[in-house]
Amino acid sequence: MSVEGANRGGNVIEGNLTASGRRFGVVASRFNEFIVRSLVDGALDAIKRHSGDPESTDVVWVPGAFEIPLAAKRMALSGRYDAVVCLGAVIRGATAHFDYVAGNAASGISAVALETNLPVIFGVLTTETIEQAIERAGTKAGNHGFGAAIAAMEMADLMPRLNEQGNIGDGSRVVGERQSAV
Ligand code: INI
Repeated sequence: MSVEGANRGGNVIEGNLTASGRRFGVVASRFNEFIVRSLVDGALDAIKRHSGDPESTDVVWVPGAFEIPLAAKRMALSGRYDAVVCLGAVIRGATAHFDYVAGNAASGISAVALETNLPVIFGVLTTETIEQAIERAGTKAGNHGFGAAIAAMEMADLMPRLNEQGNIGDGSRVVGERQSAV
């Protein structure tokens, strides 16, 4: 097993931060669109600055964060992408059903990743105020979309390494001589 990430001990297997040769899908929700557009810009910037091709990145828009998981699932099942990045903004001040929208977006996105065996990244802002969302969309607290794309790169690079370097498998469960889908 090869060792990367020097001096941390153990057989370290981790993904590199590169978008080269990778294809990413983005799901973006239109609710609070001016914030989410900044997140999308941040994600595309991250892909470009890590040797990727933003032009080959598909950006699918949905009405709100609640709708993200279904579109993400369709994209994940398409086989076209190495990772799917989910971007949205749920702001408590703007809604009485914040907990339902944010909770379902989070659990839905997580479920899509586990069901499809593909990295599906949670880049949805969940904030108390619109000011907090603006801070995380390219102003004083960075750009959450940029960070989500970085996570997508790392996971997209990690997945094949789990097969090749770690012999940890491709997500199918090994039962004796048989393999069954998890
Ligand atoms: N959707 C969001 O993405 N962010 C929000 O802050 C939000 N608020 O405030 O309600 C929101 N609601 C819409 C929701 O995501 C669905 O689009 C809608 O309920 C239709 O299913």
